[in-house]
Amino acid sequence: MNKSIAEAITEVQRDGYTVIEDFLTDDQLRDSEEALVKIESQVEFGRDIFSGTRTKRSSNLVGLTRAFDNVVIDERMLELVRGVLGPDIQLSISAMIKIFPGETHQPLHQDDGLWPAPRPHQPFVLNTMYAIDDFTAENGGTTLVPGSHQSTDPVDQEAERIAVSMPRGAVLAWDGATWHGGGASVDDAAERCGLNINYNAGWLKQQENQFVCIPQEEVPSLPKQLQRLLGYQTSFGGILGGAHGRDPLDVLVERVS
Ligand SMILES: O=C(O)CCC(=O)C(=O)O
Repeated sequence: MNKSIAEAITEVQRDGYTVIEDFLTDDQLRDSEEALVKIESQVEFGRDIFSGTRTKRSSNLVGLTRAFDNVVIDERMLELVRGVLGPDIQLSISAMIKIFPGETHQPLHQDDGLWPAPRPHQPFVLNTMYAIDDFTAENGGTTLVPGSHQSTDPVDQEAERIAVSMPRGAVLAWDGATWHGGGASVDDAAERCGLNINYNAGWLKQQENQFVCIPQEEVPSLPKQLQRLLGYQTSFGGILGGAHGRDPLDVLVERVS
């Protein structure tokens, strides 16, 4: 890695984003590619400017394959997420976003805009994009507006964006308030595949309903950390998220075994 997690946390807080190189191992990249080939073959291009008519997406990766479990629960990333959001965190979405030649800029947006909280507010969304291919300014590398996480203005589509260039295996992490969007691809040869794993505060509704997306009978065999991140957890001394006064994971395991 080219920086410590503490440095990455400082960058997210100051600039709204950070890029950490050499995050994924060769094995993780190989496993990801193998799983994504199959997943990609089952999805079509998007149908509108936001989804991208030259972009293929799949949501619910954790419900589809076990290939990304070790990425979702990577302790270094969870340290970063907790460093920005606080100790109580959960998985919000797990997705593939693959941009093909000819794609145009996705409109700038804020991922934390899904939750109608007045700005400024504390950070409650921390998103990541793992580079399965090199990300460049030409092939659709994610674009963003540095420092925009501190703005209380509506997103300005004319704001000056930078394109994040990062080598395969790197990860971009950003505060959900940061104005950003997929980049345009003017590279005729290169596709850009990203693994988009988003987290939010444990007290928020998850973007994707993890309780439905992952069959409950599969939950007991998942890594403990993943079970917790899916939402089978409590906070505030067991009061928030409990199940009839009990740990929801204990209740679920009893029910499905
Ligand atoms: O693909 C990217 O680089 C960003 C995509 C994005 O921000 C989104 O679809 O919400």
